[in-house]
Amino acid sequence: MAYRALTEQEAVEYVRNLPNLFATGATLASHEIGDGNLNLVFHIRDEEGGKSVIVKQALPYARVVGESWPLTLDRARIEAEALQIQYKLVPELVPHVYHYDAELALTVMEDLSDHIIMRKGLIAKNRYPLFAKHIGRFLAHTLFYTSDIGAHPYEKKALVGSFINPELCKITEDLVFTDPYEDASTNNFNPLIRPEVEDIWHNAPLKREIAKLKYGFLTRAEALLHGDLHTGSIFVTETSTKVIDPEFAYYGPLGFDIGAVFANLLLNYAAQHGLAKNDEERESYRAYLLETVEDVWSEFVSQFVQLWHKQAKERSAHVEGFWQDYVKNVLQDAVGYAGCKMLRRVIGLAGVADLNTIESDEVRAEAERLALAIGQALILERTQVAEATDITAIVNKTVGL
Ligand code: SR1
Ligand code: MG
Repeated sequence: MAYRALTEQEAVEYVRNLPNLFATGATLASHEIGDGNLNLVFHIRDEEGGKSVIVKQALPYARVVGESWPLTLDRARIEAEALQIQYKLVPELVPHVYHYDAELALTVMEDLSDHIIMRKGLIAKNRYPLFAKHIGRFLAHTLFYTSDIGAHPYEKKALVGSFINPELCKITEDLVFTDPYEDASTNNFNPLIRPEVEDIWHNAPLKREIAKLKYGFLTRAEALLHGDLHTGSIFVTETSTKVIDPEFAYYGPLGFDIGAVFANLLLNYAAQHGLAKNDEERESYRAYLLETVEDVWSEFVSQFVQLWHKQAKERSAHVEGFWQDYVKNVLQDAVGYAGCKMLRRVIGLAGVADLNTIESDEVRAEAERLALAIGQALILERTQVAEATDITAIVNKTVGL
């Protein structure tokens, strides 16, 4: 079938014709529930049997802006293939793909409606005791097994070729690494923080460090990244974590994915200025978020190093001292990328609900100033970071603790 954007009814007819999903004659209800920046997302449910699936279809443009921003449909292939690779490595942490259609740029996958988007969970100040363990495992396994250390050299190069993702990478290059640091038309920030934003535009040492981080993103094909691992790309319950939406997947520096997780926990940390009901609640939830940042790193590093010792295919992996240097570079990269991702969510296009749900412009501005200060400190001080507790120290120093 030639490409066309499906209606709710057409999405029902589409899944009805797929083998082994729904019983013949089932009464299927369909709702378009997409609230992300790019795609259509249909939730389709058998009203009697209860079974449900998600149909995700790429539009030939960025939904958040409209048809004036054309965008490749190949991102649906990238997403479906990345999900399938991740599912092979960590099946319990990724939705199951039932079907992919290249012509229609759509994927039919497991419905995760019994989970909640983690960003919403953090805004509600929920705690997820297994999240750090789960995401640490996701990061360690997906990054290790697709890297030059864990993959066969031919397999790695073939994967680099399949995941050339120029249009989606360009979005990141512009929106994470370029536009927020100059007076770009895509920027969208609270007018009350203009002085702080202008300070960033004129901060030459900061821009020099961001340029280095961007150059790493452009050139270092280290592992198959998720590419957009913010808390809106993670579904959670108290006992389960599922990573969705890898349409930005490409070969890049490992620290970029880890930094995305740090950044989004720390954006919520900053937002607690306006989200928490009182000082006690704010301090307690902030302590939980910082502890989670540290736990994510320690889970990642312990599992990654274990894989390195037991599963490395690259012989130089066993050269004395190499893994320690490698891991330290990943942590410092993660800290730097976290800083860029915090700044972009405050200054640039596509903010985060953690901050945007704060109603008062003044209170929101204070939370945004804190996010900007933490983001800058992470970028500028990343080369002094040797362990995750150093991130906590940077945040505490920035907040004045
Ligand atoms: C136009 S897309 C804007 C942002 O949404 C995605 O989730 C990525 O983070 C991208 O930068
Ligand atoms: Mg997304």
